[in-house]
Amino acid sequence: MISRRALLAGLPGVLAAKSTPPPQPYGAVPSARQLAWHELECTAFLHFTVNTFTNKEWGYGDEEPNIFNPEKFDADSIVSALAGAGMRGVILTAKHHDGFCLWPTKTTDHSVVYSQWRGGKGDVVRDISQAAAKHGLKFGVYLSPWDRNSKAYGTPEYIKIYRAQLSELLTGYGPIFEVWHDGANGGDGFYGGAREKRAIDRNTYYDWPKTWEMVRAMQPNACIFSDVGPDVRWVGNERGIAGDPCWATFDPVGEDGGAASPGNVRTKDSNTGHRHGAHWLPAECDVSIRPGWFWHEAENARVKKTQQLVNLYYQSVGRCATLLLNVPPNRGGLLSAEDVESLRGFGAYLSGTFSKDLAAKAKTDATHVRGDDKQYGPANLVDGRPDTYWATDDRVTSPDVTIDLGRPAKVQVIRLREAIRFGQRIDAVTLERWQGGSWEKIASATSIGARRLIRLDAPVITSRLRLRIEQASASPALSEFAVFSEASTA
Ligand code: FUL
Repeated sequence: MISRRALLAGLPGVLAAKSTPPPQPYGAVPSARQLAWHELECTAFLHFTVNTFTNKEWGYGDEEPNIFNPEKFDADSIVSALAGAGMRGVILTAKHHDGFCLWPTKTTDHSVVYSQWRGGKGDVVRDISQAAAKHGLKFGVYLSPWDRNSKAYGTPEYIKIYRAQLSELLTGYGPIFEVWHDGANGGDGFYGGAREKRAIDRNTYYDWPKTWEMVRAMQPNACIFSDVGPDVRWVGNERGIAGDPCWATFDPVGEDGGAASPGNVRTKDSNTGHRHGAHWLPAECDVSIRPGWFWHEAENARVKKTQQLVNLYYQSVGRCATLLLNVPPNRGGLLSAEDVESLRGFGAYLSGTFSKDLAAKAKTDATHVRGDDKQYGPANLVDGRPDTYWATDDRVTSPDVTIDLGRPAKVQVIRLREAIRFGQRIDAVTLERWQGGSWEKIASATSIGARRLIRLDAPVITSRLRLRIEQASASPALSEFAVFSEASTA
């Protein structure tokens, strides 16, 4: 006979045995700010400065500030076109290599204050940040470390100036989601009239750790981007294409195999990341909608078409990276009609394709469920919630899961998402469809991470799909298995 008292005493133990603990994280895991960043998918870059008026890509730093005069500048119109294209953030070149500051900085005369634009009272940073807030986009800043205008460039004095500029930007314009530190450095420039070549040591000159500490103190939620992170890494090319695989984990190494720093990293590795790397350091794919980063009239006919943007989306967002699409304002201070048209088509494609998940609430079945506990069941894959996930027991690394759409559907895109707060666990998967009484392989993929989009060359008609985890470094934890038909890009 068990006494009532003994039974009650044993009760907590009984309950505990029933609730299965979640898996232990595997390897590096994302921070809260990185988790938020992964959700953005597409962000826009705005390259805009004196170059827009001098028709250059890299200004020398000797520009007459007066040439900056975007008479019809309209931040609202720019940002609303970006919002319509599905962009969830916008990063502005507050200062490019020419050193011209788009806000009324106290640190230099090379700025909007000395231009004729709005009688020297304009502030591009303020206007874009406010328009971003209005349209629900996050706002970020690019502040070029290289400054071809500054007399002090190359001396310790310039580092103070750079940090003062960063402080103005990070304390004067509301929340910043990303701070972009370019890798291009050194070389010739105006440098206050010296007109010479100045070389700096990329690994030591900027003392990046100290600058990043400042960023953390002023904007704790901002992700810091550079060739080496610490939050987001460059993808290693300016074509907007992530490697396949593209692991979120990465251990940056310098070009010579030694220490890495912004401007000094082995870019081949940046493209794929390192499986089992010690840092969660996902890739961002920057690319321009035009051949150049700045607006040039001669490139109006070479604006990427919607179809090209769609391909880039699959090659970046579809491979666990984000897309940072540059759309440069023109001399009037607006986006050109060609760019707006491609953006419109891109936005229509994204909403047309991804607003209807054919697997929403589909019937699911898995070969294994962690602890046979419903809280880890495969129904979590189709519940539309990012926080729930399907998981297996620790020793099970190659389970299968099936989804039954209930009726034949035209399937072309499959989206898989790992529960990345437990790390990047899955190494390889295959996808099958039920066809004529048996399973037929239709695709395979390697890295998944925050998001993997499998885009089939042509749609298949099927009512059932099976995902086979072929290899995993730790028991899988998958939060989404979504299925879509493709909208047209017309
Ligand atoms: C590069 C710069 O040199 C280009 O001008 C551009 O800003 C691109 C995004 O980064 O390093």
